[in-house]
Amino acid sequence: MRELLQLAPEVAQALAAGRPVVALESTLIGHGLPWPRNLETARRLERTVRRAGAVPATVAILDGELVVGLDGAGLERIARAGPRVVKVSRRDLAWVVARRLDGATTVAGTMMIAAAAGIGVFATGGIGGVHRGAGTSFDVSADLEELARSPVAVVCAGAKSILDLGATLEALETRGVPVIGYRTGRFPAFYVRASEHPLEHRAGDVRDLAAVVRSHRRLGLAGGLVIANPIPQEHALDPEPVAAAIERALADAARDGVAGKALTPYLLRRLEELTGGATLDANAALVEANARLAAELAVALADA
Ligand code: PSU
Ligand code: MN
Repeated sequence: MRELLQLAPEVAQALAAGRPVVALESTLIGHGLPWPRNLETARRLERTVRRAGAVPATVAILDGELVVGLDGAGLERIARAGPRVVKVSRRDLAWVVARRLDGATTVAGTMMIAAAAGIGVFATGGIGGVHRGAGTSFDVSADLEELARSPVAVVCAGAKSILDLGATLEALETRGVPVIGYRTGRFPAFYVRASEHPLEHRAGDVRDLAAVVRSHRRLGLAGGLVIANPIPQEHALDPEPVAAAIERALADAARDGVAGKALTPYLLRRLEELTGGATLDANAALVEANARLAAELAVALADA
């Protein structure tokens, strides 16, 4: 894949010099947040990464080219296109490249491209996982398989709470993916700081976190890590109304026959409507916190 990458000059220089770089994804921009909030958020994430001393590399596909480090125009193009841009996971990659389409990369798509570029740290909102009812629908995000394959540390606020979090943790365990709680002993539930699911591994500060990532690499373990960073307290939502809104959104999705790759974007949009925009504010805040922690981690790893 390496020769197909289009690295922004700043990203290429930082990687060559061993300076810290953080990958950012674009499905969040195209499908996760509405215009123009998506563009504002995407820009803010890049500023946050810079302020913490790392170089941001937002990943997307433009005219079939795998771009690592979108420029301002590229960012705006994906943000404006919104849901019209193809949501690209592993299975979609060859198609968008062959057709020279624009694509917004998911956690899985971004991990593949980041790994090929040599970027080891990536920030997103929440990883995909095992959907509720997966026992019959078989809807399990390709993000989980990618976490088992690509050597990238993914900083997230857990998995989106529209999912079956317990089953998602089990699936990660089966695949040998470490899940490290950042200052938490519970798996975060995206808009809510903690789920009922305990985490065995916990890091108290960024140095602790960097030590685990370094050991993972030295051990030659395949695949990535999940760094679970709870949403900042001041932006966290109350668990009960969120849970009720999720039940309602899931029922609406079933009624409207929404399934497959359209399901997650549908649920996020419906939650925003049902909570009067509260989930949208929380989502933007948690991704920003993840971008900051990812940059601090990348800096700590580069310092060693
Ligand atoms: N985090 C967010 N919003 C999002 C996503 C993550 O705050 O929209 C995206 C990621 O790109 C993730 C995708 O890979 O949701 C999961 O999609 P699916 O459930 O179809 O695998
Ligand atoms: Mn799915």
